[in-house]
Order: sequence, then C-alpha cells, then structure tokens
Amino acid sequence: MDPSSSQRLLTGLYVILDEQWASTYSLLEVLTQVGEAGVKLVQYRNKCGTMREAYSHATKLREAAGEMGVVFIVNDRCDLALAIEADGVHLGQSDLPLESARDLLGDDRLIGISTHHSQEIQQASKGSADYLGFGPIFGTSTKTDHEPLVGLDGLRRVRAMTSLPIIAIGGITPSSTKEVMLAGANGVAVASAILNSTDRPHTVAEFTSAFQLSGNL
Ligand code: 3NM
Repeated sequence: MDPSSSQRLLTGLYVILDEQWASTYSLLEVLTQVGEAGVKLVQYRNKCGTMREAYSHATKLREAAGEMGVVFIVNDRCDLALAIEADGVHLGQSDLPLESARDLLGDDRLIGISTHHSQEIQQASKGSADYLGFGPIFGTSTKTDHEPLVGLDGLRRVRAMTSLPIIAIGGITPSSTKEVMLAGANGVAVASAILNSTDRPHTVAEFTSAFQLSGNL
C-alpha cells in the first residue's frame, strides 16, 4: 500500500477483535457496530483456538469487514491472512521475519510489527513494514505475557527514531487518547475499551473527539 494511503488509514482508531472475548460478545456484532460508527481498521487476534476455528471465524468477519469497507488485518499468521484474503498481517517479534512475510504477502498488503523498546523500533524500521505497534503504554489485562510498560515517556523517546506510523497499544481509553497522540502516536489500537463498552458507537465517538482534540483527523 502506498505510504500516503496507509498513513491516512493508520491515523485514528484500530480495533482489535480478540477471540478471547468471543464467548462473552459476538465479534461480528462488535465489528458491525464499530464499522458503522466509522472505524476503518480492525485486527483479528486469536491466541486460543485451533487454526481451523480461527479460519472459520476469521472468514465470516473478513467478509463482513469487506462489505463495510473496513480494512481487515490478521494477527501473527501470514498463512491465515493469505487464506482469507485479508488486507494485511500484524507480526509479533516471534512470528515470521518481516521480509519473509513481505515476500508472501506482496507489496499491496499492510504489514505491522509489534515493538516494545528502542532496539526493536530501530530493527523494524529498517525493513518494509507499513507501521509499528508500540506498547504496552499503560497496564493491560488483555495480553497477560506483555513486556514492561513503556508509558508516555517511552513513546516520546522512540518517536524520533522512526518515520513509520506508530500505533500505540496497551490500556488505552478515550480519556488517555489525546495525551497518547500528543506523545507521538499516529493512532491507537484498543481491545478492552471497545469490547467491554456498553455503548460502542458512543465510545468510538469519544475516541474520534480525542483524535480531533489532539489535532489529528
Ligand atoms: N499487545 P487493551 S498490549 C494485544 O504491548 C496487545 O504489544 C500489546 O489490549 C503490546 O486495549 C496488548 O485491552 C493489549 O489493553 C491491548
């Protein structure tokens, strides 16, 4: 994807549809609600099921996202991303190396990489990634095996090290979004703030106001 299109897409809210919530909420309903509220980018994250289950769920979500014009990224797995014709993949530090993922996915699909400190930021910035995830900014219970918190100061420190868009992640809510953006993020990735919301369209609108207040969108 060309850098100006991906930059536009990556400015704002990136919603993580995490399979660990699927017994509590319908991810399809969440996707529909956030898509109708204006979210342009979602990620399917499945750390618990078999590949066959992930394929089956992701296929339905991908189809619904496509109908709404929502960009659909698969966490970790290039094979799943290709099988369901996703718009991209988000790689963790122990997934396929970036350049192998790029060879498989081609130039038109988005590739993001999770980073947690300056060395990973520098390493990931040398390759062909479209964006970097960086976190956890704040405490989170969504990812139990997370790296040490980086905080807003950590985000400010790494901002100057890369020209790639940085998607901040970890415990971000509408009320912390303005300061996260002012610390240097291009967008924020959230799971619990959206999934646990009792009024998701309202929560998406709160995020949107925070982006506007920070001078973005
Ligand atoms: N990755 P929530 S933090 C999936 O630091 C994930 O790489 C992180 O969920 C990282 O918005 C995180 O509920 C959890 O805190 C994000």
